[in-house]
Amino acid sequence: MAPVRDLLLCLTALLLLVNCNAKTVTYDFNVTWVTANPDGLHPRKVVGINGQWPLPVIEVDKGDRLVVNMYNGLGDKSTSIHWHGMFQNGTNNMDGASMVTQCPVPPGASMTYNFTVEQNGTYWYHCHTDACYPDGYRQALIVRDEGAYFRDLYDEELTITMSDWYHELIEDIPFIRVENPTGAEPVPDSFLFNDTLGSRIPVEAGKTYLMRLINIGAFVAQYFYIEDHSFRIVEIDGVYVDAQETDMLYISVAQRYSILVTMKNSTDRNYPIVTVADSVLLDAIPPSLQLNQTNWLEYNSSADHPQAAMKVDVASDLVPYDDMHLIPHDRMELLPDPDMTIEVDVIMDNLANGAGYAFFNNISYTRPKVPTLYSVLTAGDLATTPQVYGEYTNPFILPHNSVVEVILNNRDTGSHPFHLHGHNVQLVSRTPSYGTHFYDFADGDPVPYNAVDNPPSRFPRFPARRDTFVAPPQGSVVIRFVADNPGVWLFHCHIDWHLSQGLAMSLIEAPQQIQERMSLTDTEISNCKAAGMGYEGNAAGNVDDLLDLSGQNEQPAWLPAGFTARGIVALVFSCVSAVLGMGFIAVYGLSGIQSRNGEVAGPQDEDSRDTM
Ligand SMILES: *[C@@H]1O[C@H](CO)[C@@H](O)[C@H](O)[C@H]1NC(C)=O
Ligand SMILES: *[C@@H]1O[C@H](CO)[C@@H](O)[C@H](O)[C@H]1NC(C)=O
Ligand SMILES: *[C@@H]1O[C@H](CO)[C@@H](O)[C@H](O)[C@H]1NC(C)=O
Ligand SMILES: *[C@@H]1O[C@H](CO)[C@@H](O)[C@H](O)[C@H]1NC(C)=O
Ligand SMILES: *[C@@H]1O[C@H](CO)[C@@H](O)[C@H](O)[C@H]1NC(C)=O
Ligand SMILES: *[C@@H]1O[C@H](CO)[C@@H](O)[C@H](O)[C@H]1NC(C)=O
Ligand SMILES: *[C@@H]1O[C@H](CO)[C@@H](O)[C@H](O)[C@H]1NC(C)=O
Ligand SMILES: *[C@@H]1O[C@H](CO)[C@@H](O)[C@H](O)[C@H]1NC(C)=O
Ligand SMILES: *[C@@H]1O[C@H](CO)[C@@H](O)[C@H](O)[C@H]1NC(C)=O
Ligand SMILES: [Cu+2]
Repeated sequence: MAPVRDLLLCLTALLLLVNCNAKTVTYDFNVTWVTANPDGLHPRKVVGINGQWPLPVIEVDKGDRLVVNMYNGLGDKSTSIHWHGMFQNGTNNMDGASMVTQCPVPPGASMTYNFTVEQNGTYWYHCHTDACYPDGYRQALIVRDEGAYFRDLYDEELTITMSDWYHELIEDIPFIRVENPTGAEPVPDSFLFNDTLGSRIPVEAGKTYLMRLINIGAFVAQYFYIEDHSFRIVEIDGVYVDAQETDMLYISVAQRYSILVTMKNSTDRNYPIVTVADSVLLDAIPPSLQLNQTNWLEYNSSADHPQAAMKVDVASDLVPYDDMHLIPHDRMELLPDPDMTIEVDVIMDNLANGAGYAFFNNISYTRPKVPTLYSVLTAGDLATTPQVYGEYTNPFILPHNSVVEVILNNRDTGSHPFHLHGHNVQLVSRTPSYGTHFYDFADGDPVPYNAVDNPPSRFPRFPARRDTFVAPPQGSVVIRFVADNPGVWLFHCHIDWHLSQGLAMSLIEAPQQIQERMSLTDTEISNCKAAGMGYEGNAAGNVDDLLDLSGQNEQPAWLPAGFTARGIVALVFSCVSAVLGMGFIAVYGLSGIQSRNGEVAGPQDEDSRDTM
């Protein structure tokens, strides 16, 4: 028996050691408006923390408990914080998505986020109430891990964010409206590199740096490269991967890459670090918009800081590394055939109010009157009935521990970066793949996933895993994950404009286990009361009859059959060609559409659409 006892003692000692090292990291965030001018072109109001912007980078060690006491000092806006990529295993109520896992925190109120971090790598935090993070409420969250397999391969770490940037408050930029029937996304005013322009990053010759790259933007993906330097990818979205050498990345909004970059031995010159905004996503490119940014690896501060040499042919020069070729370092194998398959069609279309919306399976996500998690907690035995969560939250119930496959057919001509809360997903198929063929399906008809041409037997043995992945224009992506994290998890496009157009659905994972593990707290109830929101019952706030959804928030009505988006565009453009003043045309176009349908979205619809 002695050896066994010794072993147990030893294990206990080890566990204690681990626990001793784990600490609580506490931040107090007083969230208020401050002024910033990161591109030097236009000072504007941004969301600051403790009077500062750029916001503080959160850093913890793996295993730590993170506690963030957030006070909403904005005065005029509700808010929340989502910890992008954190699984929140057992703490679904800390996920920060308003009306999904909590009520929005109104001005003058507080919320304490409190959870343990059992993951490694590069993450970020951002507001998840209305379209609020493009107003500056986003920053890196780094989980240090002395046990990383590449820990001995670098000397120093650098954290670098990139983002698109608007000069106006998001609420002041008109978007979902009849004057914009095609849903053209507002074009950013500039692109920031670590919340500024023209960064000079001092480096030492011969050293190797771990660069953590995070696209904290709201819309536009960016190509990233460093002139005359290749690098090795070692982490994507918190998943360590076998080091892969490349010299070009495509980083969609919300994605992260950690790369190892080894410096040259010479110190005679400085090298451009280049980001190039993916202009394919932009509807129009104003001449003043600087699509690419030159920053520098600064070997020698007194040497030149040359502008990036031009990449003449964007299509053949900007060919990024295909993340589906990355192999997770932990060698997690392809999950077995799914227990549950969810097929989703992505479309963008107009509703009867003439404005452009986005849909998963013809449903444009519209926030419920009660946070979906709170419906789970108060629905008793009916929690496994999707109906309870309302038609317009697009609910899917996932059985505990089932293998789930999502087949996503992107029937839209644009690419979209999709994010699943609470999980990493295995990327098992993407057609067409990254690289020179990525846009092959952009013209012509959409090409849905086809199991005959692309059978599971061809899926990778060790699929890349991440929490945000890009779906090609009119192509498809297939993902797999295990429903081993009871909670309500939003699956959505991370282009904030598309999220506000409804490109989201609710995965209600293991509702019974949620009920066994969590209950609604007094603080949560009082937060909802302060926010003027329901905290119990179904999506319509009905506590007596959970299957009666009357009064639920709904998406605007569909256009009558035969009246298509093209029709609206034609209508608007025929008005334009009628040589009338622009402002007048918009009104004329609007009244034309209204009289056909007699129905426009009321303020209720507008409101419910906003709160995400
Ligand atoms: C937050 O900051 C504002 C502005 O500095 C200040 O007036 C307020 O008292 C602070 N509130 C808290 C709870 O720290
Ligand atoms: C955070 O949660 C832990 C575990 O539930 C609890 O012991 C601790 O008191 C909480 N901390 C705060 C500041 O709420
Ligand atoms: C990027 O900005 C953050 C926050 O201001 C800062 O902590 C970090 O050191 C910056 N990174 C580089 C490479 O300068
Ligand atoms: C997190 O780090 C540990 C080593 O510290 C490693 O074993 C594990 O695979 C990492 N997790 C992922 C998802 O890469
Ligand atoms: C820099 O010098 C070291 C030591 O002489 C050598 O091993 C390394 O390959 C050199 N690095 C480059 C990028 O030339
Ligand atoms: C830095 O650059 C200056 C200007 O080109 C040059 O004179 C100097 O020798 C360089 N210093 C080093 C350490 O390479
Ligand atoms: C940078 O963008 C400008 C237009 O904004 C373009 O003319 C130029 O070729 C681009 N340079 C690179 C390096 O891509
Ligand atoms: C969406 O609606 C269209 C038109 O009614 C229909 O043809 C299509 O099958 C629907 N798609 C889904 C996924 O329900
Ligand atoms: C959540 O925790 C359970 C154990 O409590 C574990 O089996 C499961 O894999 C975890 N899921 C995630 C996504 O971390
Ligand atoms: Cu999108």
